[in-house]
Amino acid sequence: MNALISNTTGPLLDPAQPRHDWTVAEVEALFEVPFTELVFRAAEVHRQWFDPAELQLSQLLSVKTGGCPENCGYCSQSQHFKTATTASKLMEPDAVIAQAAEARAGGAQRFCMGAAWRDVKDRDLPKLTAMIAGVKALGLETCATLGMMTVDQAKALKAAGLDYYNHNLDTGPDYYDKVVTTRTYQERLDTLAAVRESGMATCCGGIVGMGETRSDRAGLLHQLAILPEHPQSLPINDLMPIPGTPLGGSEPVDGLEFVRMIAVARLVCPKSVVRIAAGREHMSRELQSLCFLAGANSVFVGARLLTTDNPDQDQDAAFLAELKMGPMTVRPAVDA
Ligand code: SAM
Ligand code: DTB
Ligand code: SF4
Repeated sequence: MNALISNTTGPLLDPAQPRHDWTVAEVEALFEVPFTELVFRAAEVHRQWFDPAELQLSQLLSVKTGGCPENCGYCSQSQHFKTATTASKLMEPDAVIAQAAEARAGGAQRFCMGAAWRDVKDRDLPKLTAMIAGVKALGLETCATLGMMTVDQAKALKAAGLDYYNHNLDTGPDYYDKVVTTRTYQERLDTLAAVRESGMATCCGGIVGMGETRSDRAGLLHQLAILPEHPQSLPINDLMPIPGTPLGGSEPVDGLEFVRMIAVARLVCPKSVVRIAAGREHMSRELQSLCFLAGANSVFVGARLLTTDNPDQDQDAAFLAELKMGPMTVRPAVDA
């Protein structure tokens, strides 16, 4: 059984040590490991690097909503689709900082600012750097997700106090153009490289439930596993189906398959903080608990994601108290 996570050429490797030479076949094989064995192995690796009773807590804010020129088939904010989301301008730094203070009071450790942009424009840098510096000054970790950017832009945001940049690969390379055609997979990889070059930590993952196959899911995790540095944060989103988008009527992914996705993410990127990102709103407590057992150790807190709902603060507080789980106390390793 262990041969499935060993090198085909060499001796058995320690499954908790990060590797960057995964093959697609190896990642696909992990998905085929019997469920309880897979979860057990992932739980073992999870314990090598993290306290399994701890969760990293992030909170999102959409600082610029809607009107996006990209055509991501899952997104409420694309101007290509008629959805219930209304577009608005980039928020003022003070308003963002006030929301971040509320998030901190509610227990968030990291504040993630999202903008419905294809790419970052230099003209927006003054406002962005002011809001990042203000959020950082509250003692929060900072994250932003603003679309594509250059190394110079990444450096400017890092200098203002940005700790993480979220830029998802979303799915496997073979399925990508079924979901979005206004940009390429390579452009996503290029922005991730620019972020790494700036010295910022990366937050990169994807979505399940877009009609992709298990092989596409393995393809996504393989891409993450062969990056020169594993993403320090690895969000797995369960599609929030948005009426009016091409994927608004997608069939939900089976819960056990979502758990497998988490477990394989934990095994191929053992030191990454793996987040159950979008989708907790429609997951049972039991399914989320199984994800935590399989190596998930982060969630979004707060009643809102970007444009959709998330369990509220009271609901999550009661849930985590029931599980005897609490916020992550050690800053995650950034050398994955
Ligand atoms: N515009 C930027 C970009 O696309 O990189 C940043 C914002 S975008 C909304 C951030 C990520 O949220 C997407 O890459 C996607 O993985 C996730 N996402 C967006 N809509 C979603 C949905 N309906 N369900 C699940 N995840 C979603
Ligand atoms: C991530 O992987 N998921 C977050 C965050 N990174 C930016 C966004 C989820 C969005 C869910 C749909 C919405 O609220 O619009
Ligand atoms: Fe725009 Fe990001 Fe939504 Fe794609 S996911 S349409 S880039 S906001």
